[in-house]
Amino acid sequence: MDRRSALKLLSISAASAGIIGAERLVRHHPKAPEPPAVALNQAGYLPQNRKIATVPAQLAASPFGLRDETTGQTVFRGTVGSPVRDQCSGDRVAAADFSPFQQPGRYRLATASGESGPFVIGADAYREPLRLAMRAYYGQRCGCAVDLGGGYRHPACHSDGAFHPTSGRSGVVANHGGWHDAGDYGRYVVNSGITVGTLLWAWELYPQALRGINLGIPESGGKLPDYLAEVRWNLEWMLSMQDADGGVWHKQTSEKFCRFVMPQDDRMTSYIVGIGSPPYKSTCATADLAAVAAIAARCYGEYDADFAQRCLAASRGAWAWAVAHPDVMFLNPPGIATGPYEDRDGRDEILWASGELWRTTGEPAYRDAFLSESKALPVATYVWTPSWPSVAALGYWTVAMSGRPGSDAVRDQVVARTAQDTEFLLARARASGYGQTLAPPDYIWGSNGMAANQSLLLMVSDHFQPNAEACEAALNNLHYILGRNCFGVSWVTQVGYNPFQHPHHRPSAADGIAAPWPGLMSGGPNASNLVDAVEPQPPMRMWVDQQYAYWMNEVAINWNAPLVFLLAGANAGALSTS
Ligand code: G3I
Ligand code: 9MR
Ligand code: ZN
Repeated sequence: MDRRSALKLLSISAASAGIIGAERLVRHHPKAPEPPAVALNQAGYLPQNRKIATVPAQLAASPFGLRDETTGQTVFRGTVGSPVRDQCSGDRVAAADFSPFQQPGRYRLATASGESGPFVIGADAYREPLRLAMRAYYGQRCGCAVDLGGGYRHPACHSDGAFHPTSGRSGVVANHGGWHDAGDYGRYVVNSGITVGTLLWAWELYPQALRGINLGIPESGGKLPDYLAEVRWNLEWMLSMQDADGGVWHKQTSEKFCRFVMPQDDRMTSYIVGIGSPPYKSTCATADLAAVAAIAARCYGEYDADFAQRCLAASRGAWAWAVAHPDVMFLNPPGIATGPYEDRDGRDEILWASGELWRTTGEPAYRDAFLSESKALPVATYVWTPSWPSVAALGYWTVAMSGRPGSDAVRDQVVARTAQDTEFLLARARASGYGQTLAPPDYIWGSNGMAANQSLLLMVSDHFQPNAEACEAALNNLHYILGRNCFGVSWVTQVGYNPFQHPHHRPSAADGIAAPWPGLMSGGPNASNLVDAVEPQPPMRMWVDQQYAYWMNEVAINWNAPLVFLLAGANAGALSTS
């Protein structure tokens, strides 16, 4: 069989598996394996942290320099290190280390065969990226007129809401806001859960970086700091998904994904979707709401005691429902084809909810529940990179951070395990030519989110036990996301000199503006969803900057959240090591 018909065959099997239309596969495949001339963090570096660019292996032992963008003068000279083969990309690369240079300014890195675009060294290098990554949530708002400036705007959308018959109810529902999940316009409680949880954790751990942030949102200047006001927009929608019995419906979406239109032009009804039979709500959605509403009760109390109380009451009710219905798993019911966020195990969500409620209230009922639930979810297996279906680590970490009486034994185990996780990740970073902590099997749907969540793990670890190398590795993943990767691309829209351009994001495609909406992180390389069969390449290379490639190049609220967390830590000075 020749190559063309082989590709056609593979593409047809991928298409029948529902991954992608056949004709497109033949047209696009990942770029040929060749490292970029210079791969570095295009947003730049904090003065006191390590600064390492990746260059092709042929440059090993050759000189490189840092040129001042304004004066043209070479301000630092170094020698490229020895060649290494990077396992995730297959690239042969070497390192250009300019860590000793700490002078704030704007520079380019020049080698014997190429140079980077301009980047910054400065304490404020990540200030604007943080603002953009957080402001992107405003851009995702549903049911509200949005205007980010620069033409990135839309009027209120999805005002047609109704209960789907699978919810056990009928009738219309008002639009209670929330964020569009991703490149689609669905709203999903499970994904909202880890997103809001991560964002509120960032608030608790790095308030100095977030309190004063100006997001230019309708609530700016009100009683809440902008950051909390933006998160509240989604919390209000999550709270609206709670039924009177405490249970929470899984999602609110149309019956199928709409075409690539602006949100106001998607006229399909936004249904509250349930599981189709009693008890209609789902365990994971309910427990996730319980967890994040308990965190919200801690974060909002100082600004709005009533809202904090409302969150705590919702959390208690949701927790009781989840504990009483621990096995109600959601699957898309017939007639519904939007994102499933199907999870086969609700125990970790319940553990997280119990942990957050214990931390918030100190009440013995939540402590006892947590301690008994934790028996089935051993720390040694469950304390690892969090993701939307796996939130046990969040439960363990929150208890370890709580200082609550009775939590010491858990804390000791969790701290020790997190330190071991850290050693695994550090070993990967040391061996990688691009410095990131992802291993080949981590290149699944949303690998960039995984990279950012591995940074979150490293940052929590450093919070427990100060660890300079963990801080540098956490930043390494930021460098990777913002340009130190095998494509030399920044995976955050409008950040850096070579940001990706074609996210699977309906507003970016439908607004008639060339550049995509700002501050959105690509899902990143995905070597595990079938299409890799088309053009076998090492996992880091399984990415294309194409709008259709939703399994590699969509954006999503749960991936931006650990990016915000990472940037918040960096801006708070929590990752500076000298
Ligand atoms: O559970 C397996 C795991 O055991 C295995 O190791 C791993 C590697 O193959 O795969 C895991 O399953 C994956 C699952 O995500 C959990 O990570 C599936 O292969 C993968 O297909 C699934 O992808 C999800 C995708 O929806 C399809 O359902 C993504 O995580 C999820 O982020 C994505 O979310 C979509 C929403 O449905 C709709 N809105 C956009 C959003 C982002 O693309
Ligand atoms: O656009 C949809 C995206 O938001 C989802 O993450 C993705 C996976 O559920 O599905 C996308 O919609 C595609 C559909 O699943 C299959 N046909 C092509 C659609 C994209 O144009
Ligand atoms: Zn909407």
